[in-house]
Amino acid sequence: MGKIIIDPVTRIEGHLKVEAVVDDGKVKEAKSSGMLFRGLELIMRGRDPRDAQRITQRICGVCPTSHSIAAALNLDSAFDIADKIPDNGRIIRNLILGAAHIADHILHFYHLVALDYVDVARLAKYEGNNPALNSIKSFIARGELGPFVPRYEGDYRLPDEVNEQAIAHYVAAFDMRRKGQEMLALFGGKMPHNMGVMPGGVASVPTVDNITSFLWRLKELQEFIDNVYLPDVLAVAGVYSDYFEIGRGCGNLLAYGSYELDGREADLTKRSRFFKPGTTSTSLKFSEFDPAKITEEVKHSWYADSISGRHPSHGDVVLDEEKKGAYSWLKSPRYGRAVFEVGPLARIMVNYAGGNPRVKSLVDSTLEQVNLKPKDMFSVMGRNLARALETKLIADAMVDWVLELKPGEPAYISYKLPEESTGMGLVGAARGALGHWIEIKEGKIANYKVITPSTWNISPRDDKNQPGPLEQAITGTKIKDEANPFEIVRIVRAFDPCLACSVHLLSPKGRDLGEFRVC
Ligand code: NFE
Repeated sequence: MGKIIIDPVTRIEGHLKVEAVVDDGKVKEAKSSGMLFRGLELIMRGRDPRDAQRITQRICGVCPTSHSIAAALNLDSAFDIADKIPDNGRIIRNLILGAAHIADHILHFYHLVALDYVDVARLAKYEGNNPALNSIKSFIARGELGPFVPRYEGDYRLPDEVNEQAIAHYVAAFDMRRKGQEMLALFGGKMPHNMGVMPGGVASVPTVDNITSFLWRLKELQEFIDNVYLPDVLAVAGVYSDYFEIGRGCGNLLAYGSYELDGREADLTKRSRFFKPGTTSTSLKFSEFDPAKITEEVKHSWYADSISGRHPSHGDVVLDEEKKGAYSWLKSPRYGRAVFEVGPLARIMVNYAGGNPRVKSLVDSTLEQVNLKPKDMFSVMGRNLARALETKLIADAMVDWVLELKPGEPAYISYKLPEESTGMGLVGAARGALGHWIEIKEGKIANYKVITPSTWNISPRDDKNQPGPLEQAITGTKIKDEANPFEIVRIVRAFDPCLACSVHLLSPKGRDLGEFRVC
């Protein structure tokens, strides 16, 4: 029996520690720990409610856009204007979120995940004339291999030609991410931390100029997604097809829904959304989503047991840094007290199970190409594939949305700040279901709660000792070589975790991060 400790896991956002107890070549038990404390919700208390919109974006540099949308939806509902947002405002919010998702998913596949499958060191033998590959070759010759090392060695199976092409696309993907962020900035002003999204709508207006500039970039991105990104994911999936059987996880999927198609329904659980909210499982039976079933449990987190099991609208942050049995700063969000995975896989399979025609036809046609079944999506490769399919669905839909904008019409509605109110903002962030909850008293924020996607996915054991989704996905995995546990990091990265989103401030006392093995 041996213990693998990976601390920190690199090529993700934030500080994640993974421990796996291996017995007879198989993971018997896994633990995932967020090693920084979240204090941001405490910073919010006593402030003007409109600050939520600006401050919560500072939770993260990768997904601030999702936080801006969740905060705006939260404030719309608290200010009683959720059914009055002008169509231009609703559509521009969708375009800003969609641009962020496209850039983020391309970042995930090429710059975080691909290096688990692509062997950059092999470029030392490259004989072709691609300038990007030759420049990487010259770095290798000088021994400058960062950011491609350190890494776990072995199991790089792509044929030379596919390997080289993937590295060339790794370089091209930087340009594509820039274009996505430029699209976001056309309506949001800047990235990160856009200034466009706000309660009441957006601060920008559609013009013929920004519509055409947006469309021009979107067309280029569509070409990249159709002709490069999806084919690359399928090429990697074909060579590593055993990863459709690894990392299956808890089998329960939850999606809040995202991209508002209807501006006149105040209740966002009833509102028509491009990706509908709901839950499903490996049986692919669809169930309606009920936000009242969400709780946060803390038995194994460094928080006081007195706050465990609460709905986020009544949640609190009370530290217990010395707690016995605790091993993470992340709480454990649960739905109906059961463990649920969130993310692109959840959005795609919830919509597949719920009969969303666009999703169903794209998933079925893609799975047919690789000779797989919907149940195979519950896996490492399924998560990577779901992200690529979602990118295509969003990019294609955005072409229609941008053409629905009406220059000359408003994109914002003014409102009156309430003295007392509550609100809820739920959105599908790049990494999954993101929720913001607010309570306003005497015109100020009395309580603000955020549950991010990675808090769901990377959560520790809960009050019933049920391991979190990542912990379940790692447990049972066969490890070929304990000195090179690449199976574990491939499982972790398929979730695209962001620990920065999940926990936010360093413990004032500091903590011993223990044993370091950087992968
Ligand atoms: Ni910091 Fe985030 C996203 C949010 S957390 S990246 O997407 O919300 O998983």
